Amino acid sequence: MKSLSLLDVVAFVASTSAIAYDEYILAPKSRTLRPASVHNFNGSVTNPESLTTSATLSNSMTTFQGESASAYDFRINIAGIVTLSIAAVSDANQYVGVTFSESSLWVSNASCDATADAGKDETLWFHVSSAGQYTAPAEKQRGGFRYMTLVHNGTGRVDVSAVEVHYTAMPHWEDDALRNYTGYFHCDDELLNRIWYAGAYTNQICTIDPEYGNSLVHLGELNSSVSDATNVTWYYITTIANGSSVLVDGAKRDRLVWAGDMAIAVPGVVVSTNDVISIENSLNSLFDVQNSSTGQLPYAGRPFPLILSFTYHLYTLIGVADHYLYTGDIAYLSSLWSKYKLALSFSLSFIDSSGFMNVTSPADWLRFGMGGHNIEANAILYYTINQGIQLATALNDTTSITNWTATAASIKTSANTLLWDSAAGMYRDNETTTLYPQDGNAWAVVSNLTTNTSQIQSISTNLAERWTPYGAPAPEAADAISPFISGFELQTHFLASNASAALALMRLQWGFMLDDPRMTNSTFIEGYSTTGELHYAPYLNDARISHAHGWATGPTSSLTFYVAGVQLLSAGGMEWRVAPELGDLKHVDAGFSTSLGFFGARTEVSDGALEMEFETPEGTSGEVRVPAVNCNGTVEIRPVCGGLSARRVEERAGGVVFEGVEGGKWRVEVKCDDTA
Ligand SMILES: *[C@@H]1O[C@H](CO)[C@@H](O)[C@H](O)[C@H]1NC(C)=O
Ligand SMILES: *[C@@H]1O[C@H](CO)[C@@H](O)[C@H](O)[C@H]1NC(C)=O
Ligand SMILES: *[C@@H]1O[C@H](CO)[C@@H](O)[C@H](O)[C@H]1NC(C)=O
Ligand SMILES: *[C@@H]1O[C@H](CO)[C@@H](O)[C@H](O)[C@H]1NC(C)=O
Ligand SMILES: *[C@@H]1O[C@H](CO)[C@@H](O)[C@H](O)[C@H]1NC(C)=O
Ligand SMILES: *[C@@H]1O[C@H](CO)[C@@H](O)[C@H](O)[C@H]1NC(C)=O
Ligand SMILES: *[C@@H]1O[C@H](CO)[C@@H](O)[C@H](O)[C@H]1NC(C)=O
Ligand SMILES: *[C@@H]1O[C@H](CO)[C@@H](O)[C@H](O)[C@H]1NC(C)=O
Ligand SMILES: *[C@@H]1O[C@H](CO)[C@@H](O)[C@H](O)[C@H]1NC(C)=O
Ligand SMILES: *[C@@H]1O[C@H](CO)[C@@H](O)[C@H](O)[C@H]1NC(C)=O
Ligand SMILES: *[C@@H]1O[C@H](CO)[C@@H](O)[C@H](O)[C@H]1NC(C)=O
Ligand SMILES: CC(=O)N[C@H]1CO[C@H](CO)[C@@H](O)[C@@H]1O
Repeated sequence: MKSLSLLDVVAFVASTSAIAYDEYILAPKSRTLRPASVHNFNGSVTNPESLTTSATLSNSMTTFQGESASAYDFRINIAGIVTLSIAAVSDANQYVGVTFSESSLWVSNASCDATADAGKDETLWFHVSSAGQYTAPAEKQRGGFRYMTLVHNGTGRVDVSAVEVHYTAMPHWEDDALRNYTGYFHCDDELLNRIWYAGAYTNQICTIDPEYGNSLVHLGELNSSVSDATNVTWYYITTIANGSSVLVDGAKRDRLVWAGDMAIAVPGVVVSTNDVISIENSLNSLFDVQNSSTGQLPYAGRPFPLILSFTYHLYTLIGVADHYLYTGDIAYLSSLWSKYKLALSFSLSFIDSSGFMNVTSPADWLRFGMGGHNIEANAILYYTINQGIQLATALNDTTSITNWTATAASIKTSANTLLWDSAAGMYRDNETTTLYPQDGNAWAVVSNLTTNTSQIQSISTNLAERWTPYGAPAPEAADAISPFISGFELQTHFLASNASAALALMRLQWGFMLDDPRMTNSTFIEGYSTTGELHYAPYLNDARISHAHGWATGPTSSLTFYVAGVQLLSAGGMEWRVAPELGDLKHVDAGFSTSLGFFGARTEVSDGALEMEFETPEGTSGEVRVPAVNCNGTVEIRPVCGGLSARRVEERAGGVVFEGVEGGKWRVEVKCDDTA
């Protein structure tokens, strides 16, 4: 094969400090942004395109005369503080208003899209009494918008010479370094490449200055039952975490730390920017408000009211285990360990004689019917206990392991005796229903609550049969498509060795989320309906849906971990697995760095041959699963520079597993016999 080898790429990276495939990165090159194009305008607006990056005349400006408005498109979702440069005004009584919208649906000269559960957010008005620069106050930064509209009211005239947005996401990164990714992905499907990078960018725009958190300033006061709220005030003034950056749920909203969302966002961050400090600041903010006597963790970070959520409580613990998996930072783990154990005991105290945890609070990812012996919550508990056993082992704190092991085993037994419906080939939501949830079935596979591969395959097949033309439905949330839970469904298909289904779902659902004209073409939406309307079942107010939600970025980590097949198994990658699953792809190349070093793999398949190159840090070890090709060929593995060892342990038709593979640079070739 003639394509650039991984080693060439690495050498290239080292020599020029260029970032592989950086043409796909959506993050801006600088923090000073101008609109890309004019979306539309009304009234007397002269030369509206002079405010865009495509403006050709250096001296030109845009003139608003009388009632007029011009909407601009940045072509990607951005976040920041607007500055107007006013060249001249007809008189001191002139005003320019600015409105923002993530979706083209809510572009308006009267209001922004929404942050509250009712109405629309008010216009940001500037009294432009004379020539000069007018900058919005910091609390009026807008966390997510693709479209920005300038509106002039009343009589008179305003000449605008420039409009700029100071980009505020990723506040802790250098102004010119927003594109300095530590990971990359590339394959022979351009849509999947764009999906990987849109996921990475979504997590960046959800990484904010903790002093400008919490958009829910009307919580409990304005809700969906207030249908006619207009001119809703909006601002971000709450400090939600320590440190200088924090990973939140959404760019526009809620701008709060939600542990469930992190279960999908964090691995996406690790494989793209490896922005560990923002993850730590988020986790710390949740433990800061832990109830120190019961161990209960919050539903969301401060200032969200303290509400018990059985699942989000556990997701915080998953966050701790994920942090250790991706960093190997045992000191950080030790610092949280007593709080972790207290929190796990809290969950275990709800286990009753059935072997299940009895969920007594409905709070979850805004699905309905969360309660009792729920399959999703118990699968998440099973997963958390098993992670806890691994963490306890790493810390040499073995006292609870026997109890945890027995408890996990009884959850598994109960799930399979009480909730597995062999006729349906899926798990029921609880004993008293025939609803087969997407979340609980996906989580049963992800957590290994299943006892055999035929269950896994049956769940994968049944979930795929339910897809609508817009994606995978979540019947436990009425007519919603949840890009969050669908992220776990992707993992389910990979765990069922059904890479083709996972890739098909990415193309269907995330392709829609990128390419539909109501979307931002750059970040992933929080939720929508099975019929493709941008209505998300838990909300009445469609304008409040967030178009940049980290929980919707599942493909980014799945493409790296399962398609390129680069997986960390323990402590920052001390143990790893390389197991590409290309589905219908012919080429995939991905890599990322942790504190231990670089992990990457490139795989090419062609008729009857396969070539793989991979690299892992020295001193680590792992397992390589060479995918089967459709022939009885010869499989060769050899280190690029001698001296490394590997053990061949299993042969399959054209595929081979190697264990005890020492970290380093390796090359694998599968060649078919010409006669085969
Ligand atoms: C504002 O938008 C409305 C449509 O929502 C349009 O009819 C009107 O002409 C616009 N006004 C101005 C001043 O642009
Ligand atoms: C201009 O008016 C049209 C039609 O009423 C409307 O859809 C559009 O949003 C308006 N644009 C601005 C910038 O006012
Ligand atoms: C324009 O809007 C500003 C801000 O709402 C308001 O103070 C001003 O009175 C309006 N001017 C006219 C002529 O409506
Ligand atoms: C970011 O990357 C650019 C281009 O590769 C490089 O010039 C710059 O020094 C990097 N900045 C930081 C802070 O790493
Ligand atoms: C059992 O599941 C159904 C369907 O989700 C739900 O309506 C019901 O409330 C659940 N039972 C309990 C006790 O939560
Ligand atoms: C769960 O606990 C609640 C509250 O104690 C109780 O009412 C309910 O019957 C229990 N559910 C099950 C399935 O045991
Ligand atoms: C656990 O024990 C092993 C073997 O004695 C030791 O190497 C390791 O450092 C210990 N780990 C911790 C976190 O104490
Ligand atoms: C685990 O420990 C708890 C608390 O001591 C106890 O109630 C429970 O029965 C134990 N579970 C098992 C399976 O040993
Ligand atoms: C999943 O559980 C089965 C037992 O039901 C066990 O044999 C298997 O090793 C587990 N798989 C993983 C990946 O832990
Ligand atoms: C969406 O973005 C891609 C670049 O990521 C661009 O090539 C494409 O033209 C955009 N599509 C639309 C409809 O703007
Ligand atoms: C590999 O060889 C076996 C045994 O000769 C044969 O049954 C099988 O069909 C061959 N597979 C392929 C893909 O050629
Ligand atoms: C969305 C909305 O109703 N906006 C209103 C806010 O108030 C101004 C001035 O009263 C109206 O023109 C807008 O329509």
